[in-house]
Amino acid sequence: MTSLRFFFWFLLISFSASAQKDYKLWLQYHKIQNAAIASEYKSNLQGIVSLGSSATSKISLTELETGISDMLGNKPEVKSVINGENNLIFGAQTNLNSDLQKIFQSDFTQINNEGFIIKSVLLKNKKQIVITGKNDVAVLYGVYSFLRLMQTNKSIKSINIVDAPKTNIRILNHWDNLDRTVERGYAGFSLWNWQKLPDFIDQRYIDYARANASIGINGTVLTNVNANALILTPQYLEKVTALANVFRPYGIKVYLTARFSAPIEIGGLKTADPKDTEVANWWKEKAKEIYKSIPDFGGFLVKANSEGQPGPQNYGRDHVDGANMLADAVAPFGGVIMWRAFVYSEHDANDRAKQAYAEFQPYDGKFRDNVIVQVKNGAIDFQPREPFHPLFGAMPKTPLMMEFQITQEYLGFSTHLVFLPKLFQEVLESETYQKGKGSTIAKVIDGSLNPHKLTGIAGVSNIGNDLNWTGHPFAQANWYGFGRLAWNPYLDAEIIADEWLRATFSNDENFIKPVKDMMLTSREAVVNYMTPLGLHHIMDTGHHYGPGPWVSNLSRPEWNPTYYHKADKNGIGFDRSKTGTNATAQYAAEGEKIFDNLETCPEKDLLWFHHVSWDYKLKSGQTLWNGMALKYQEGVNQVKEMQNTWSKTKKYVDSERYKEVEMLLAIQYKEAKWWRDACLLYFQQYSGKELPVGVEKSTQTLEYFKSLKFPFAPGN
Ligand code: BDP
Repeated sequence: MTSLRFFFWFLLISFSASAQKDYKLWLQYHKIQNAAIASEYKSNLQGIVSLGSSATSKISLTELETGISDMLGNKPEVKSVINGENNLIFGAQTNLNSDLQKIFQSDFTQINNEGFIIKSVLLKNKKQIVITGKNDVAVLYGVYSFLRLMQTNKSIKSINIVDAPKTNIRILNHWDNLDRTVERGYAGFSLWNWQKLPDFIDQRYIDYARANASIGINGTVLTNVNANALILTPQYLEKVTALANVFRPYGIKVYLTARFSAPIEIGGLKTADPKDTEVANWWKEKAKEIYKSIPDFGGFLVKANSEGQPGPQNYGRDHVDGANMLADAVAPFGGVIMWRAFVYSEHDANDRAKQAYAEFQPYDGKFRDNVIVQVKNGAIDFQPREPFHPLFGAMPKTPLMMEFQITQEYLGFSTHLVFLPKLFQEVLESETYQKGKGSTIAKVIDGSLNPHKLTGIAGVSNIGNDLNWTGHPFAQANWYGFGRLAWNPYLDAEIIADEWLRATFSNDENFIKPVKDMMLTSREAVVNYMTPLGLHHIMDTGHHYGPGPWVSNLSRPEWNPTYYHKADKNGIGFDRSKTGTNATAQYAAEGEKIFDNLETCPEKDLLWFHHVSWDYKLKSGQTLWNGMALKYQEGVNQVKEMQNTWSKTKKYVDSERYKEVEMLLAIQYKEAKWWRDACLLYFQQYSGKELPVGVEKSTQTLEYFKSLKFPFAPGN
C-alpha cells in the first residue's frame, strides 16, 4: 500500500470509529479504566444465566454480553443452568426457582409491573447477583440499570436495588410528517421511512428502541400533532404495524395522532361531529382495525381546535365530547386518549396565557377514565423559562400529563448547548399549593397528590436521522434526561448529567467536574442571553430562530413578540397581576399571592407577571434597565466560559466529537451576542438609557438586525 492510500484508509477507519461514537449515544460501554473496579466486576461476573427465552430475554442477554465484554475486555461465560458462584442471573418472577421466589417475595410487593430488583444474594450458600421483575421488560430495565452502574463505575459487591417507575406513560412525541419533514426538528429528517416500510426494517428502528428502553421510555407517538389522516388508512397502518413489531420486545408501545376530521377525509362521512353515531362508529371500527394488527396499540394523541386543527368545536361540541367519543372507541382494547390542552384562539381577546385554563379547568372530572389531559409545562409555549402552567394545580379530578419539549424550538435549535433537565426539574419542583405546601408538580404528575390510574410524561422528540440522532452531541443528554425524569420525576439534574457524561464520554474526574458544571449552567445561560427576568416569546416569528422583539405586524396579536414584552417609555413586561389581566388568579391562593405581589414575585419571572418601570430597583440594587443589560451580558460571558471549559477537554474526548462541540459552541457564542445586541438596541429605544459599565456595545445597528431574514430556517 502506498503511504497516501494508507493515509486515506486510516482516515476512513478513524472517521467511522469516531462517527460510531456519536451514534452509540450513552451506550458506549467504554473499557473500564479503574483497575480496582474492573477487578471487582470481573470477580463478581464470572457467568451469566438467563432464566427466560422470550425475545425480550434475548435482548437482555445480548445487552449484558456486549456491555460486560466491552467494559471488561473479556466475555463472561453464558451458562444454561445456575452452577458455581458469582454469576449474574436474570429472569422474570415466574421463571425464578422456588429458592429465588422466596428470597424476593417481599421485594415483589414493593414494585409495580415495570419495576425491578437487583440484588446480591446467597443461593444455596453461593454468592450470586440476581436481576428480576414481574415480566421480561421489567427485567430488561433492570439490566440497563445494572449496566449503567457499571458504566458509572459503581461498586456492585453488595448491590441491593429495588426500583420502579413513578409514572406509567413515558412517551416521546414525534412531530414527524409523512413526507419525513419534522415540525420543529433540527436533527435531519424523520427516522420513519414510510416509503420503504413495512418490508424494509432499518437497523435504526432497532437502535432507537434499544436507546429508549435503556432509559425506561415505554411509548412513542410516531406522527405530528398537526395530524394527517392518511396514517389511519390500511396502507399506512401496515407500516405502523411493522414498527410496532420492532418496538414490542423493548417494551415500547406505538401511539398515533388522530386527526379529528379523519372520518370525513378518509372515511367518506359528511361530518366528524362526535355526537353523530356514524362518526362514533367509524372510530370504533377504526380502533378495531388497528388493534387487530397491533394488539398492544397505545392509543391516540389529539390536538383539536388549536392553531387551526379540526375538533369538536367545529360542530358546536366541546373537548369533553371529542375526547370521550374517542376514549369509548379505544376503551374495549385498553387504549388511552391523550388530549392536549394547548389551546388559544384568535377570537379570544383575553391574555393568551389564560386561555387554556379558562377553557379546560371547568372540564375537571368530566373525562372518561382512559383520557389523560396533556398540558405543556408553561401556559404559553416552551419558552427558555416559564412559570408552571396553572392547570397543574387546578384539575385534581383529572389525570394530567406533562408535555415537555426536548427539541429546542425556542432554545437555539440543535446548535445551542442547553441541558434541559435543569428546566424540567425546575418545573417538576414547582409548588402548585393545590393542597398547601408540598403540592409539587411532580406529585401531580405521578398521581401521588390526587390518585389517578393514568399518569404520564411526554417529551416532544429532538431525534432525526442525523448520524448523531439529535444534531448536537450534547442534545443527546436531553433525550436521556427526559427518559430518566419520566421514570423518576424527583431525580436531580446533577445526577442525570453525571450519569450521562460517564456513560457517553469518560469517567475521568478531571473531565466530569468542569463539563458537568458547564451543563448545569447552560440552561441559565440561554435564559440570560435570550429572555432574562421573565421576558418571553421575543424570538423571530414563524421559525423562532434568533431575536425578533420588534415584530408587530402579524395578523393575530398573540403571534407578535411586542404582545409579550409590552416595552414602552414607562417600562417593560406583561402585567398579569390584579392590575392587569389577572392571570395570577389562576394559581392557588398561596401561589397567586406570591406572583401577584411585585415584592414577592421571583425576579426570574418578574416581566412575565408585571410591567415595571425602567428605574425599578432589583434586589441587586441595580435598576431594571441596568440589571437586564447585565443579564444579557452574563449570558454571553457564560457561553464564553463554556467554550473555555470545552477547550480543556481535548484529551478526554475523541477528536470528532471534540471538534463538533467546539464548532457548535462557537456558533452559540456568536448567536448569544446577536441576541444580546439585538434585544438591547431594541429595548434601548424605549428605556432611553446608556448601557451600564461591563456590557459590551454592539458593533451593528438595530436596522441591521431587523434586516436579517431566514427563509429556510429548519423545522418550520
Ligand atoms: C408550538 C409550535 C408548533 C406546534 C405547536 C403545538 O410552534 O409548531 O404545532 O406548538 O404544540 O410550539 O401544537
